[in-house]
Amino acid sequence: ASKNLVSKEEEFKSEFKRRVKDEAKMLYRKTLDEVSDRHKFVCVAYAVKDIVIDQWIATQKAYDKADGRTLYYLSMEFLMGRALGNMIINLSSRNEIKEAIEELGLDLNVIEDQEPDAALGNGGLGRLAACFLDSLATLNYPAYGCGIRYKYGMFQQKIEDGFQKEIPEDWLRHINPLEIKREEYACEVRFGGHVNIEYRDGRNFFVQEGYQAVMAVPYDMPIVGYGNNVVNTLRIWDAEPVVHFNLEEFDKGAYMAAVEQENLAKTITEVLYPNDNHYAGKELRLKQQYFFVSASLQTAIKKYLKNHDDIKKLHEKVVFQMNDTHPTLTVAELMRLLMDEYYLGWDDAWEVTTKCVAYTNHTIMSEALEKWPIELFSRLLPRCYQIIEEINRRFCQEIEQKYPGNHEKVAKMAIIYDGQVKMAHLAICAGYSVNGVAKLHTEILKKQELKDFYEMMPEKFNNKTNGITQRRFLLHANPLLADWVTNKVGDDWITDLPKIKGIEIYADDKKAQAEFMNIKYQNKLRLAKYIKQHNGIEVDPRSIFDVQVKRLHEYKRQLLNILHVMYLYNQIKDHPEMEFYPRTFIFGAKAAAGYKIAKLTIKLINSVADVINNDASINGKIKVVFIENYRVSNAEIIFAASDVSEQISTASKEASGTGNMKFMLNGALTLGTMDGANVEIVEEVGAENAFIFGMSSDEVISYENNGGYDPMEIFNSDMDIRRVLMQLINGFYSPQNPELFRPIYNSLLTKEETGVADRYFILKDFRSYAEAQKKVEEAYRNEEGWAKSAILNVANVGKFTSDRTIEEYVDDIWHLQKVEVKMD
Ligand code: 26V
Repeated sequence: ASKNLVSKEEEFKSEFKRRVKDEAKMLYRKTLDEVSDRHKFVCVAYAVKDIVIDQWIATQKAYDKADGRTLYYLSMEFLMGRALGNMIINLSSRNEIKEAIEELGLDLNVIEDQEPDAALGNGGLGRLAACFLDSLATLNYPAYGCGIRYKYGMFQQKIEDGFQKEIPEDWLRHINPLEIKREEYACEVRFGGHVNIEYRDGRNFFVQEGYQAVMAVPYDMPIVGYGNNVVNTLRIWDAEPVVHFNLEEFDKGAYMAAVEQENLAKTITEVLYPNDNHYAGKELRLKQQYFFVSASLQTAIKKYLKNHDDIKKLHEKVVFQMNDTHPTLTVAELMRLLMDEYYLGWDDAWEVTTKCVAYTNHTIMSEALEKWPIELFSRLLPRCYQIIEEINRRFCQEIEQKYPGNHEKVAKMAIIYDGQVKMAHLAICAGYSVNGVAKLHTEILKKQELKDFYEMMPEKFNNKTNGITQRRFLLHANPLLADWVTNKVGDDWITDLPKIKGIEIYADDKKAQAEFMNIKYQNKLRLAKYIKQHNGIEVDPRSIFDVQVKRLHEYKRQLLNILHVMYLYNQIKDHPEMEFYPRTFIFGAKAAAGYKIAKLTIKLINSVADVINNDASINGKIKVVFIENYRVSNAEIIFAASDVSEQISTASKEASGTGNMKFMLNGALTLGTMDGANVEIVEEVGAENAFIFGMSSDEVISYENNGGYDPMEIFNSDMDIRRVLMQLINGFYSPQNPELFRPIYNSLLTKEETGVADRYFILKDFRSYAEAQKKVEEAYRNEEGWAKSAILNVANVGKFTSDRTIEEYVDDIWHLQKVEVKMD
């Protein structure tokens, strides 16, 4: 039997190799060794796709047969990163594939490096969606991701003279071998015009006329589950003109209309809005939202009706999860389709809708709340607007009934108010579930931001603490540590992360500690090499790698980090004899293109880096590195190499954070505030294995309710802080332009920038942060103690797998059934 098995593997490998070589021949008219690295990637990707496709077909057959509920995860963003490497590790045949690639004389790392990141997302929210898809497939759940196939994803960041420059990310420039265009599912989406009422068969029909239409055409990307033959689908929509305009068209009006429609189709899916946590109210954004929501709902309903005839039971087979308020048009569009296309009355349509949709909130930042001006909304989506007006009318009546005479309640909770449509209010009113993304975040929603809604409908509110996939962020990103864990406790952790707890018994084991620290060292070498290649900076892999990588936002307080670096530098200069453990401060962050103070913070980090890295007198005790173009693919290298994980947001502002979990998984120690999921990380690992500092969320909120605090008191009484702040405006880091950093200085000390001085409490938390940093240094000096804490972080990361998060969504909200997929 074992001989049989071996030959089966050999057969698979030679088939795979033949396939790769054939691709080179058919696609490029070359032998494999003649084609470029990028073309080698394409050949391997097609060979892998060939394996995936059979499982994909089998999965969809099994789902149809099981006829359970299907989840549609609606999201404007899916930050997938690279697909090939992840696909290979998830396939059961991973070993054979890897061996075959080696036998072809190819280097899998080099091949993987050829793939552009699918960066169809900004940050946490988009990456969470990607992790969820990985977990859903791995846990055998029928689910679609529904999104937009942006031609240009998250911009590429170049650093020029220390400033961020945005370069369009043309990720589809070359063919994307891992997607399939599905023209047979194309459908029409209509904008603008007006609504006519037609009376026939004893009732009113609402018909949209004079509209502009586009064709929504889906592209499917396979989502491979880990070792279970499941392949789910990420369906992303592209826009095409309904009819290509005719040059011979002689009617001038029709000609112009055709040109306009063609332009509409071109613009809709052109580019991802690169704002994170900031709403701008752009018409095109609303078009994008309606476009992908309408197309997704139309196909979901058609699919349901293929095997079922009662549209009133749609909720038994379908659930729509709205990733933040971006897809909230789901509520109105589902009502519209049910009433106008499938002829349900209002009450039946409302019953179905409210049983089908659920909403996740991802931020309390008021700047991020989506509110659309009525004028814009009703012009672009006249029928949806009518429906929302009616939803609002009924909802306000309900509020009236519950709180008679309380007009303030109605004013605060109405969906349409003050000339605006408030998407969060619509999502909460219609959704059967409203969830936050970490315990603290959900509590703040209930007690502060959404208090009125919680009081009126407490049963809807629940928490789902975020998670991450260990398949990408340990198994793929950190093969050395993954193997080490597997050698100690077996490989169950790959699909059952809490099993990783088994390594806890090695936390005090000297040999295991040394092995662990050596793996960290190897990973630091790998990152040092990347930094040398990409930044030209030499960093010492023996120094402490202290890392803050995430979107640049004031509330995330990269500024606190760099001000502290400036403070340390002053200390070392003043006291050259002072004991100081060498540190490499690593930053990676993209700033929204129009976010001035964020972009200036990037310049500040780079200016500080320039001065400090080139000061020979400090003997390389501090290095500052800004990693250009932070994204999923280099994140994988960075997490694996980190010692210290900076999670230093102003308490209450970071809904959850997910980078914090990826660092923990890779054995970095958290230096953080009691914010978001940090609170739960500390709960799991113990406060003695993390460095916690700063104000609590309650303190922050109570200051905010009293108009802030006075940073001038600190400025006047703390000489070290004052000195650092003065260096922002005396040209110390920008001799050519001493005024350059004045806006940052002002944001900390005056009400000029935002009406509040230091609204993110940077000076208020500075001393507490500096003390925590001191403790980091002391702790690192004790190598065994550090290794122990690092191992304990990995051992206690079990809770933070997205597998756990998904099971909670399934139990409390989605109620899906697992489906086994067998291959013959
Ligand atoms: C909001 C907006 C507003 C309109 C313009 C474009 C745009 C793009 C993205 C967003 C999303 C903001 C919310 C967000 O990203 N929240 C993050 O979600 C993570 C996953 O739950 C969580 O870990 C982070 O703490 C939270 O900031």
